[in-house]
Amino acid sequence: MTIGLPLFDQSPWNNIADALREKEHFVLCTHQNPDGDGLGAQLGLWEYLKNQGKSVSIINPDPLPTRYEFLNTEKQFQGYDQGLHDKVLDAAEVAIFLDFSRWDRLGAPLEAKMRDIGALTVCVDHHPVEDGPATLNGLDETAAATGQLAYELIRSMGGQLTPVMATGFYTSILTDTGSFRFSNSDSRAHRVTAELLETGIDPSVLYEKVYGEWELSRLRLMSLSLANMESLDEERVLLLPVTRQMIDEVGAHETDAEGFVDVARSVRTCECVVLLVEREGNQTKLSFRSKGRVNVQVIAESLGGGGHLYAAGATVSGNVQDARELVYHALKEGRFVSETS
Ligand SMILES: [Mn+2]
Repeated sequence: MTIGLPLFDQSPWNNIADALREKEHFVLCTHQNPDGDGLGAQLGLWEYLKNQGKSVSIINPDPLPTRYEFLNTEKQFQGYDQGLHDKVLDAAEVAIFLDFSRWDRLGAPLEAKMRDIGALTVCVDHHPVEDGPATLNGLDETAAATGQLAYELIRSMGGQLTPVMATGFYTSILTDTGSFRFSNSDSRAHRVTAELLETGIDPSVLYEKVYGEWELSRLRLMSLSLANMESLDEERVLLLPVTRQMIDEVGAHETDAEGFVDVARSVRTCECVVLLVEREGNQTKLSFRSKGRVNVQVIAESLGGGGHLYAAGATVSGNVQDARELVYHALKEGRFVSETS
């Protein structure tokens, strides 16, 4: 079996390494509704750059979700606030985008600001794109996680791994491989993980922090969503709705729906799960998971989103019911559900 490794001695990786070495002022961004991969990659890269004597800020479209507070070792994770951060962004020499390859994943206010600043833009990501939004795009879709790529980049530069860096990168790989269950948990991901563990970080402690500290309101939200689950095409396709009403009823947050998709995926007949999470401002975020026979990347792309073959997403306007119609038509267009469903 061959595993594609990024050629770190080649452009653009080489140019990214040069920028990390030569520049002094950095800002790191991940996508809206941040996940463990983007946030973990940020922590690891933040620590590395800081140890190199650089000035580095983490500024994201959204605040840090409470369950990832353990990554906030020095309160370095900031949700974008124009008044507080525009000076920092104007002073940045390099802006590094982690775990996303589309401008709109920054959210309108931060996207507008980022498009306007003078910094060199760098994108490090493992989503399948031809060309990213940045000037330098380090893209490798064979990597299990963006945090894995960030670590491999640092290692290629001879950087020293610390427990804080390892905590970030381990969180990236743990969450993006579904705790080493998905097909992307390949030997390359495990090799990197072994190196991370050698710093002394404890996998059971990190697992508890990521998966063992949910609020009860999340479980209540999950039960509402599961109670309203819709099954199409002889249980091949499962739709999981999360409406604003459900979120408000149990006092949860929309990010609490992270992972619901994997619960529905456990059904034997299921080929494809769609999680529909209603966001504020009359938008619905769609997450698609496939067990292998349905190419959810194509479906997500047809709805203006993107992702991987087996895990993809899109954001559409309208409430859950509107989004459900769009999804249903996209599935039917792609003949993933039959006409009679
Ligand atoms: Mn990722």
